[in-house]
Amino acid sequence: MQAEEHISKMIAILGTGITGISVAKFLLSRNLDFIFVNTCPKKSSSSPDRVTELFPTHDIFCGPFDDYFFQKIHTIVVSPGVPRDIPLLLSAREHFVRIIGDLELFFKAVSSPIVTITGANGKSTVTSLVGAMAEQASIKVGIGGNIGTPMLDLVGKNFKLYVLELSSFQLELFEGTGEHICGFLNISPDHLDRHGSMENYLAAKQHIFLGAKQAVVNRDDPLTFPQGLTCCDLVTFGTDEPRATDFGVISHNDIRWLALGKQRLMPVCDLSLKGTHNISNALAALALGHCAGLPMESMLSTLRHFRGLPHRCEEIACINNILYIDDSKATNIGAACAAIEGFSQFQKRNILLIAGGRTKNIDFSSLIKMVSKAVKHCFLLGEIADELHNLLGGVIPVSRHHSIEACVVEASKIGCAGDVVLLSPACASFDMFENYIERGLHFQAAVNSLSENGRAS
Ligand code: UMA
Ligand code: ADP
Repeated sequence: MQAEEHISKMIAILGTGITGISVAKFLLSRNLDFIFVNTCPKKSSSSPDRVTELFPTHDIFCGPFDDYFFQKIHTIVVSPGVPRDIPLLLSAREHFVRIIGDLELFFKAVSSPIVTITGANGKSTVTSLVGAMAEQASIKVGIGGNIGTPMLDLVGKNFKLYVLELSSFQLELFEGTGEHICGFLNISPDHLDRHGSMENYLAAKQHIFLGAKQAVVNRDDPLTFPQGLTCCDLVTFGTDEPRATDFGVISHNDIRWLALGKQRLMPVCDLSLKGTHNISNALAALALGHCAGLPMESMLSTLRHFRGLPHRCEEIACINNILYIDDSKATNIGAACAAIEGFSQFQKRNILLIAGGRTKNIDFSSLIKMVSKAVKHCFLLGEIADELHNLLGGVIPVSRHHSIEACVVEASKIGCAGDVVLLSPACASFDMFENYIERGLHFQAAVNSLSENGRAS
């Protein structure tokens, strides 16, 4: 293979997490020589052990990264979580070492069509929807990327279609080798601790258009359109009336329909996923599936039955007519605002919000605006609790807590029938938990123990 010849001498795999392991398996299957590199081995708790177990003859090199090291290395395959400006990568550029991500290797290794999906929010939902639509049409589909299965683990399995969720971290290094159908769902501030500014974050996301033959973009969010890049065929989606070849929403006899141009596809109320943001997600999935040639019937059937992913606006219980929602995956403000809006009865101020965690250098003003309209009380957690207390304290009642369990108990005392206790933190979880899943599971356990303690209606 061309790419393999190009990088045949010695490759460094930077990062020993699940991406690093998948890159190593891929290179091994092609008889290519590599070493593992880790610049902060102490941070990656269990993964070095896993690497040692899987590749006992390959050491993990932690430095020094001197001239001797760079003489042996032609290419570094960087894991997404590694910032691009660490000293190793700055020196590598000075030594003209090729720096790529797993996406570059993936594109060169597969020949079936690829659908790529990015955005600030909804990536996993839309990736899963498009994957489920393909499965519904009996197409052997490989689903991976940021959603959890490293993309190189999909190679060699004879998939007829690939659906990849791509983060800004994965797109940052992408140079657009190979054709694909891409979707850019939406953009709002996230990961500014890594990218430094909204401009840089958006620029990384815009790399998704490189090499695309068709692109699906969001009419409701113009920043998702290709900017200053020569691009391909565009298909748009949005919650307004669409043009002939675009996807949108039309009204007919007082019923709102998902539509392709003027063609009514299905009533919005038949969507199994609820909330305005999920209408957008459904339209994006339809547009992407349509570009990939999936049959309309299979796509609509999927939209009627898809139950949604865990920790995304997931209903956990209704206790004493108070609804408990786990939206732990809301790790930025755009996602939290979408959830608050989705569950609000604005006149009643019925939301009891559990928020906070580790900030990503994001401006909270749009959250404050939404909270001031819809939230009855905000329970604050984590590293950002003091800052949020200062920002929100004059706007609505707030309280700080040391655990998610305490938040749930307090919320259950304040709540009345019709209220919604919403865990939608708008922050990362890493200050208190392993990840958003662990945070969500703590919330669920706390809610379940409320019912066990006899509070259930
Ligand atoms: N490392 C260094 N130097 C550094 C930083 C890290 O050597 O300066 C090493 C660590 O010691 C560790 C490895 O890099 O050995 C970790 O690499 P990684 O952070 O890329 O983690 P992986 O386990 O490979 O998981 C990555 C994605 N992680 C991140 O982007 C942070 C996973 O997305 C993705 O599912 C996986 O690849 C498969 O594609 C996670 C994520 O949090 C879920 N993504 C962010 C998000 O969704 O918001 C973007
Ligand atoms: P991602 O993979 O981009 O993080 P997910 O589908 O996992 O997206 O959803 C993450 C969070 O974003 C959840 O809280 C979910 O309710 C919210 N969300 C999903 N789709 C959208 C959207 N289109 N706009 C705003 N928020 C959304």
